[in-house]
Amino acid sequence: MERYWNEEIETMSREDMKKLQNERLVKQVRHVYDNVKYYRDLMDKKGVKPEDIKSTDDLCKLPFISKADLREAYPYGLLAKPLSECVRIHSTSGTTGKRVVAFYTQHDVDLWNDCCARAITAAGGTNEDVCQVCYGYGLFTGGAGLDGGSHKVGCLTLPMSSGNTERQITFMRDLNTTILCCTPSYAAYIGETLHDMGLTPDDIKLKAGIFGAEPWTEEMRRSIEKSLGIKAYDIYGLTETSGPGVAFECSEQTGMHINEDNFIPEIIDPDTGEVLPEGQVGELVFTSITKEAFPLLRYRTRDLCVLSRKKCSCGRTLIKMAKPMGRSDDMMIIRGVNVFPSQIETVLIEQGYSPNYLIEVDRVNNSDTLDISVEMNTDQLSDKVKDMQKQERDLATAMRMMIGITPKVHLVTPKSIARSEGKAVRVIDRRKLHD
Ligand code: DLL
Repeated sequence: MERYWNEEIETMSREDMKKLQNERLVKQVRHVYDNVKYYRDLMDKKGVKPEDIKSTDDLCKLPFISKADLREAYPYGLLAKPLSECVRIHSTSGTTGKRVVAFYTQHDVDLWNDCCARAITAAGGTNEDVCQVCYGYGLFTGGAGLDGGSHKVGCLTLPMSSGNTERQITFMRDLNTTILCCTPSYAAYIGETLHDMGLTPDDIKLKAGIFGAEPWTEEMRRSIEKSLGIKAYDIYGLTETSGPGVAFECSEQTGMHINEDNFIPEIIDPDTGEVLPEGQVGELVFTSITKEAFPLLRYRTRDLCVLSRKKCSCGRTLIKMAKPMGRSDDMMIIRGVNVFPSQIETVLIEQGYSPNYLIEVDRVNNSDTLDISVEMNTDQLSDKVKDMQKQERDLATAMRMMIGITPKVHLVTPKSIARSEGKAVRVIDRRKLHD
């Protein structure tokens, strides 16, 4: 039987949800306009006043806000509550440019924990479970978010953070962990280490995993489910909207339910900003209608995905988002063709290779090059050069069928590609270095 953390909200009728969203949106726009000069200026510039926003149908009147705005307003420019009422910050990794700092009041932390509790419950978690949190703790939201959710549900929480993989497995065995929370690439690594230690899924008690923070394919899901003997659930979120738990997967495993009582989603055309109808792929935009300290209106996530209101067998009525197919800025344009790393991963796993790979893009003599290093499993190793070359050619052909261009494939020895304990780095685009 499907369990809910907040049945009333999670199964609410469309009309009631819209009513709740309308009320919260009107209040939120007023709060933001009155307390954040940066927004007031943006809204004034667009000629829109708080009283023009009466329902979610008026959302499109509001200006968008983007990562560039967050950087410009760093650190306090978008704060909507006095610092004395804030109890926490989290921050993005800031690999490209200035960090983004998000602030939380206690009310914000409670709501966020609640969203994560919904995700854990949807994955079958109860107070009988032992939940091992191997997302990074610290400024990253993964550790704190799932930790808070796990406490709410009443699971015995193991705040492991990431790394020291053999120790993770030892704890998992000694304390009978039933739910694992980490990035999908780290879950794959944990599965691999389990097997390297001479163990099988029968030696552990895991039943579910809650994996997110990076794109992962259905093929990767199946591979992790097999190596750990679990059901793997997706979870989505971003620092700017609080962290994990904006959306979570249920038993149907066909996309993630968005916590619409807190976040209103829209899909827009990333080039024109025009709102697209349900079912079309575009950039995901969120308006947070309950956050106090750092409430973003129409925040452009740069994540590409599709929304769906198709009836879900779990009984939840919350709108669903498909697995994001990557960020608009993850998409590589190689010789004029759009290529997503996820397409490459799909082919690799379908062809029986491991999800350990590195994509390198460069420009030589004004022409783009695409090199993909792929790790072999031990049973794919051959001491005949001819066999290896054939395997590389076959894989390159399978890639061409998927992405439309032929990469140069390099099969490399097992364990030669660095493993990830957090978000995996799978693409090196050297063209950017030359530009
Ligand atoms: O990654 C929050 C999080 C932690 C989500 C733990 C889930 C689990 P950021 O570091 O700010 O926050 O990165 C947010 O990661 O815009 C997406 O591009 C990507 N992302 C997050 N979850 C998923 C997912 C956390 N399930 C950015 N599938 C987002 C694909 C995801 N991409």
